[in-house]
Amino acid sequence: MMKVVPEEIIKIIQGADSFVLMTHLHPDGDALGSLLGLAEILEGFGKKVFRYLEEPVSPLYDFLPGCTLAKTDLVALHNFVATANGKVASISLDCGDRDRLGREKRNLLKLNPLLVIDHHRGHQEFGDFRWIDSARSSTGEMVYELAMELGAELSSAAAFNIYVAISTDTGSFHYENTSPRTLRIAADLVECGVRPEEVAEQVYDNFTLQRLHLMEQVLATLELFECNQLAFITVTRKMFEECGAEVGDVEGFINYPRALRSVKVAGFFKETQDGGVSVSLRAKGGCDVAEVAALFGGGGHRNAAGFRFFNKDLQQMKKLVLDALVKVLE
Ligand SMILES: [Mn+2]
Repeated sequence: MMKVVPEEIIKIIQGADSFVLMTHLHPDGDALGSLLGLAEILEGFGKKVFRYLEEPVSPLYDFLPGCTLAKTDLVALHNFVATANGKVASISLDCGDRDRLGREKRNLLKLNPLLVIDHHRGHQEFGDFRWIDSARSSTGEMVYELAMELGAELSSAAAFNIYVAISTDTGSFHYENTSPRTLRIAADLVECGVRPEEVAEQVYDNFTLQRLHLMEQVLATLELFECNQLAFITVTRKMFEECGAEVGDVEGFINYPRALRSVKVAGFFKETQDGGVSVSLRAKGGCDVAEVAALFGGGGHRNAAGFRFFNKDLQQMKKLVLDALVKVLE
């Protein structure tokens, strides 16, 4: 097998006894699957792992093996590091920039060495040693190759987590980022005992009633522009409150406007608890939404990108984003 993981990352992982794993805030399937999968792999070598998350795993992903082992307690994290006698390495997974490490980012960035494994285009470098590859479908794919280079035997729990990571970030192997390598890795994972129908059931038939009510409200906000080639949907904090839904419940909503036959780009405007707005863009065909996201200080991939803004009027921002998207359409 061709070696793809930077050698110093392999060396540090082999040399460390204890690990702190972290990912981006509001973790999605790739973030959680990569973190929990790598945790299983490292534990398979007899290493100790602290699975750090800012918040407990959302009910959307509470089927992931090992998710109850995740901890949100910073004091416990410091104790873990203190008792590791310095032989601790930290690994950030699927996080495109330091700000997305969440409200404890300052403490997390102090951990050293900090290894960074990520596939976001426009990745904003941080940490001490990095393996960044935007040609990868998912961080899960990278975790798989890391496991192979470490000589790991994948447990069924590790394989399941990595499969969920890859499957969610490729939209069930629908998106452009699905490469021959992605499918070969998925095939290996199925050989390790992952059952694709079980993953599909857990990921897609696992929603709460709150989420369905929220979806009703969000889809009602649909706005169409440019002969239905551009579609926006919006979620407000009030909608979350009215439905009793949580942040993770909006995952996947953008696929509905994106799936419209005429749509080239879908945009999803989400009011966040910190008073800002996060914007997700999804494109079909040739449009590059990473370029548009970059105009607003964000990043991502050609077909999937995003950015955030604060202290700006939502309607004005929609207009600015719309203008930028119209240019991309041309
Ligand atoms: Mn990802």
